[in-house]
Amino acid sequence: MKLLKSLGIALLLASTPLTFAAEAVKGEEHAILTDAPDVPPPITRTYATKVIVNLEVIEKKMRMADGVEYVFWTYGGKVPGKFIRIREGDEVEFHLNNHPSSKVPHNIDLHAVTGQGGGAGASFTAPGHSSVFSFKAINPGLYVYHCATAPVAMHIANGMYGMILVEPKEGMPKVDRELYVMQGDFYTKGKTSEPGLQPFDMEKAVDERPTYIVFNGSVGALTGDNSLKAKVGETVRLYFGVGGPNVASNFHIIGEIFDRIYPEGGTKIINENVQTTIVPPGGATIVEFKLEVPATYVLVDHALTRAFNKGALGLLKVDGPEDKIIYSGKQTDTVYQPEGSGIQKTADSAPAPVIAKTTQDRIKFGQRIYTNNCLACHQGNGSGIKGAFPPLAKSDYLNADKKRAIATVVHGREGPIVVNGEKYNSVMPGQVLNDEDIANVLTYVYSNWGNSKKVVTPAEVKTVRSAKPAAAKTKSEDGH
Ligand code: HEC
Ligand SMILES: [Cu+2]
Repeated sequence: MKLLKSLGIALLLASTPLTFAAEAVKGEEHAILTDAPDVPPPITRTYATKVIVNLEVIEKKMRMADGVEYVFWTYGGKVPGKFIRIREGDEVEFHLNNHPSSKVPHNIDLHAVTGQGGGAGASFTAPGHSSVFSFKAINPGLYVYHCATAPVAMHIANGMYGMILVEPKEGMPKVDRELYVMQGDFYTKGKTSEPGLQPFDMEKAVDERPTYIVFNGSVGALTGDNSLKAKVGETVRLYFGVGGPNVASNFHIIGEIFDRIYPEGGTKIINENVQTTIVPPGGATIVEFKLEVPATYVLVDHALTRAFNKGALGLLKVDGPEDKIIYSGKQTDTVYQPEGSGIQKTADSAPAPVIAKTTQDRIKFGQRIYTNNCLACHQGNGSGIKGAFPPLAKSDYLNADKKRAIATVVHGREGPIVVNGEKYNSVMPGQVLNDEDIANVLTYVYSNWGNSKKVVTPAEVKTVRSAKPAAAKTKSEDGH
């Protein structure tokens, strides 16, 4: 027995060097770097290696929102910076190259680094220079990197952040699709949506009053043609980080549930079935979810004025077969009148349908529909909200084309649109209203606020509803 035991220990000791000793680093390779929302391919290596990372800092004028430009400071020409993917145990030779056109020096603090300043001092680089330092990735996880040159918050507020994933030795479970999204807050002298080239506003930054809070560096970086895409049946892993400098994200995807999360970008799945997860500035999370049904899922910071007024909104468009058991879509819409509610169902207070006999009726009934269904976004006087919801008052878009206006209400609308010379790029959900209601509400809108007094009939709505919507620009509850 004793003999057996010591034999066992001897065997264990003999095999120890193969499995436990600090892994020998074999060979070298150049890291594959990607721009968001792309992620470099999973690491298939079963050994540690020397990884050479070449990252270029470029100061660059780019779009912040429609009509709004900003001089971003970037790692690799985009915000967020390039995604770096390495393996636990890798030894990284990091080259930070500051473009000769830069106005100021920059550096990098990678949260994956163990050592002074996360590399900040060692990588301090004047314009037109390159610095090299190296580190060993001893902790796996998802880490933010950012500039740490004074004033640090300003460098970050100009877009200087990205992420590095250190895969654990055993790798990560296979998924069908990986995505890279970061949230950041921006501070401009002008108000939200004020056009032109906007300078950084230090006072707003110090007061933590962001002008924009966005995903992937600009308003609309993940909407319209830039929407994320996936298919029903796929499992998605999303690497989500917050560059900040100041604002944590209450990260949520409307219509989806995070099946698994690695909170704070750590290596353990320590929660499942989560609706909203909080991610601090300089922090990250990994969320995974399976896509069961087709939909346009909406990524938001669930502090919702950030999403709807400051930009923190993105779309994940998922195509594929429906599953009416998991999600049926709207099945019926009937009159609901609780007994004893005291509300008498009369021609002008009944919810729907109300049959209008005259244009005056249409306008009167339409006003109520407007109040219940449109006012929240387009405002009581049809003025809309600049930068978020286009006006219906004297709207050239509305007045030019009745059919198009009907289609907008029936199917919803998303993507770039110009109304009275102002650009919008957002989402109007398809309205769940019957033909009579839509005829009434549009007749009401047309009859008010300097509009063209067109009359819309239920028959016209019916025709538009049965026609095929122009695929890319419209959507509705049932996925058309
Ligand atoms: C949740 C907010 C929201 C609601 C509710 C909403 N809309 Fe919209 N609407 C929008 C947005 C955003 C756009 C612009 C979409 C884009 O960027 O492509 C828009 C565009 C429009 C347009 C075309 C542009 C224009 O200004 O002429 C019309 C017409 C319109 N909506 C009518 C309506 C009517 C009528 C209702 C109520 C039945 C309604 N909307 C409800 C947000 C909303
Ligand atoms: Cu910098």
